[in-house]
Amino acid sequence: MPRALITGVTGQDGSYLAEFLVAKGYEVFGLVRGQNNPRVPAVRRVAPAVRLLNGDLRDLPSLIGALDAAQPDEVYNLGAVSFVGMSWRQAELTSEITGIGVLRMLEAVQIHTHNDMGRIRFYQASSSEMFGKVREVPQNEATPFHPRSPYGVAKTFGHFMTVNYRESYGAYACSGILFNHESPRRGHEFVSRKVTRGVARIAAGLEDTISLGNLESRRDWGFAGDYVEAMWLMLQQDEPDDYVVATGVTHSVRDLLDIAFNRVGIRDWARHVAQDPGLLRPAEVDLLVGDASKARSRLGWKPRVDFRTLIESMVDADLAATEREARSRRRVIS
Ligand code: NAP
Ligand code: F7E
Repeated sequence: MPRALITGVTGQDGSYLAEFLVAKGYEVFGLVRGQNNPRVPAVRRVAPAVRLLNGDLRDLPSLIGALDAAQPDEVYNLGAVSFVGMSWRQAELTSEITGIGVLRMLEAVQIHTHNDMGRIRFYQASSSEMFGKVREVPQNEATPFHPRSPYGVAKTFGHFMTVNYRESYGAYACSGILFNHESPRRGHEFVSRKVTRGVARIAAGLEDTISLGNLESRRDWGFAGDYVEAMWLMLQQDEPDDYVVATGVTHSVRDLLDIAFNRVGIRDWARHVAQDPGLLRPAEVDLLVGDASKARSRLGWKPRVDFRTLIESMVDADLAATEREARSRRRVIS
C-alpha cells in the first residue's frame, strides 16, 4: 500500500486529493496545524480513512516528526497562505509560510531520508500567480515569471527552491504550476465562491448585494477535482519535472456573474452587485491563461469540467447549503 503525506489537507485541494488517493488505495496522512482546527470535521467527513498528524510549516521539528510518523512514499506540499488579497496585508506571514515553508518541508525530507531525498516523491503547489505581469499569452513552463503580489513572490521562491533541491540533491521534486481551480469546497474569500454563495443567498432572500472589486480581470478557471489528478500523475513519471495545469480558456469576473445569476433566473444582475474600491488590489494580474500541452502530452491529463458546468454546480451546492441552513433555523424557532 503506497503512503502519502499531504500538507494543507484541510484546504480545498487537500480534501479532493485525500479522497482521490484513498480511492487509489493509498494510506493517506494529513498535516493539521493548531489545536482544535475547525476544518478537521470536514476532512473527516469526506475522507474518514485519512490519518491526521499535528504540524505546522513554520515549525521544522514538527515536519520531521510528521514524516517519521507517516513514512510516506509521496509528499504533497499544499499548505500555504493562499489568498492573494491578504498577502499584501500580511506579507511577512505569507513569505514565512508560503515561501520559507517550502524550504522547511524540503529540509525535513532531507533530514528524514538521511540525505537520500530521491526516496520520496515531492510535489510543490506552485501557481500561475508567478507569471503575474505576463510576458506572453498563453503561459507555459518556459514563460518568465514576474509576480505581482507578495503571494506570487513567495510562490516563486518555493518554486525555485523545489527546482534547486532537484538539481542539487537529486530530489524527486515536481512543481505543478496550477492555474485557478474552484469547487463547492472553495473558501468563501475567493471570487468564484463569493459570487456563487452570494447569488444563492440573494435567491433565498437572505441578502441583496455582493460587493466586489475588479470585474474586468480574467482568469483561467478549472475544477479542483480535475487538478488533483494532475498532481498525482506528475509523481508517477520516471523523471521529476514541472508542469503547467490549466484549461486554456479564459473568462472575466463579469462572465462568472452572468452564469451564476442566470442559474437562479436573474438576468439583470447589476442592481445586485456593488463595486467596492477597497477590494481592488494594489497590483493586478489582468490576464492569466495557461498552455497545458506538456501535461496533456506527457501525463495524458486534460480537464473534464468546463467553466459553465463548474459555476452552475457551485451555485447549486450553495443553494442546497442555504436551504439546509434555513431549515435548521426554522427548527430552532419552532
Ligand atoms: P486553501 O483552501 O487556502 O488551503 C490552504 C491550506 O494550507 C489549508 O489546509 C491550511 O490549513 C494550510 N496552511 C496554512 N498555513 C499553514 C501552516 N502554517 N502550516 C501548515 N498548513 C498551513 O488552498 P487550496 O486552494 O486548497 O490550494 C492548495 C495549494 O495550492 C496552496 O498552496 C495554494 O497556494 C496552491 N494553489 C492553489 C490554486 C487554486 O486555484 N486553488 C492555484 C495554484 C496554486 P488551515 O486549515 O489550518 O488554515
Ligand atoms: O481572485 C478579482 C481579483 O481571489 C480572482 C488563489 O487560489 O488563484 C487564486 O488567486 C480575480 C482577481 O483568486 C473580487 O482581483 C474581483 O483578479 O478568486 P481570487 P486569485 O487571486 O486569482 C491563484 C492561481 C492562486 O494560486 C491563489 O492561491 O477576481 N476579484 N472582485 C475579486 N477577488 C476576490 N477574492 N474578491 C472580490 O471581491
